[in-house]
Amino acid sequence: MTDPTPARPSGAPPQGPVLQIGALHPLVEETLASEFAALRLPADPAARDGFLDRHADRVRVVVCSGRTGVDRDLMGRLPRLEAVVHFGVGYDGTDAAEAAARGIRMSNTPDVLTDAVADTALALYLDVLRRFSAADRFVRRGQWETSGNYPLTAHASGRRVGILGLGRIGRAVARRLAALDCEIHYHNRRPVPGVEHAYHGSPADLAAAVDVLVVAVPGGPDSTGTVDARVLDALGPEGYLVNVARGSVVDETALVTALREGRLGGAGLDVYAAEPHVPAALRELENVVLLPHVGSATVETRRAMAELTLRNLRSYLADGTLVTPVS
Ligand code: 8YV
Repeated sequence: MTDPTPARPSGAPPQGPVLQIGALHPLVEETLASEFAALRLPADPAARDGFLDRHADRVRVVVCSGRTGVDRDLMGRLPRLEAVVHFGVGYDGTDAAEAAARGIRMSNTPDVLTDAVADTALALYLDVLRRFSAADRFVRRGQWETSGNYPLTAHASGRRVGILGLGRIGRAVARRLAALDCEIHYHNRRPVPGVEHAYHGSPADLAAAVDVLVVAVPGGPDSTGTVDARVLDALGPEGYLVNVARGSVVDETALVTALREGRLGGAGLDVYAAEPHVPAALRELENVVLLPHVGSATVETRRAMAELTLRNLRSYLADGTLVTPVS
């Protein structure tokens, strides 16, 4: 198998100690190659073993998307790994417990993507209630001319909305929905000091109290399957789910069943259990809005994420500190 890391000209600095895993923003990729002579893990799993045999003991820092991450097996193959610099606010692709046990530091890219992801949640909220994407398809298919007016939809302003995970993104979603005169409820492990929105002690209690549930909780082992059949049933046939967090937070099989059986009013999704796979059953439903994980995907936001990723890397290699460590 070929090694995708290009040979260095003689006299150039040795490759490493930085390892890139997966495709990243062009600014990050270019800088990793030009400034850090970074190694790159082969995409082909069959080529990885030989690559790691040759290079693993030089790697001190991994740079990767938070979705790709460094799992327990790979961590075990990198004996000198000190830090994982994630491109993205989520880092559920990395085994955080194993990293903590090994004293491996981690950074992510918070704040810079909050507005873009909250904008996406608002768009999904409006779209799934008012069915704008479905109405757009109706016009494109020529159905306005043949079938008359589009059916009436659910009202979006002034609704009761539950935010599951009132962190940076959850709060930004709440601010946007406040402009629509929505009544905001939330669930976190604990009430957030100084927040006046109605607190509910469990995801099911929150779902029972609202018309729309917006999922904004971090992915990972603590949140896997949190939105299960019970939570979906608490939302009910007139209720809607919006997910801009991680597909793993929602039991996707239970979601598909609830939607098919009319036990849930609709869903606006940016994230899925096994991306880029989107279950065929979801694609067939008109009361579901499907986005291809574009929450942070604006030119400006991705550039800011790239710059913050590089600031973390430079800082770590200069003096062992991270600008935005995962606490
Ligand atoms: C990106 C994200 O899609 O930040 C996150 O956690 O999911 C998104 O911003 C992703 O990290 C880029 O690979």
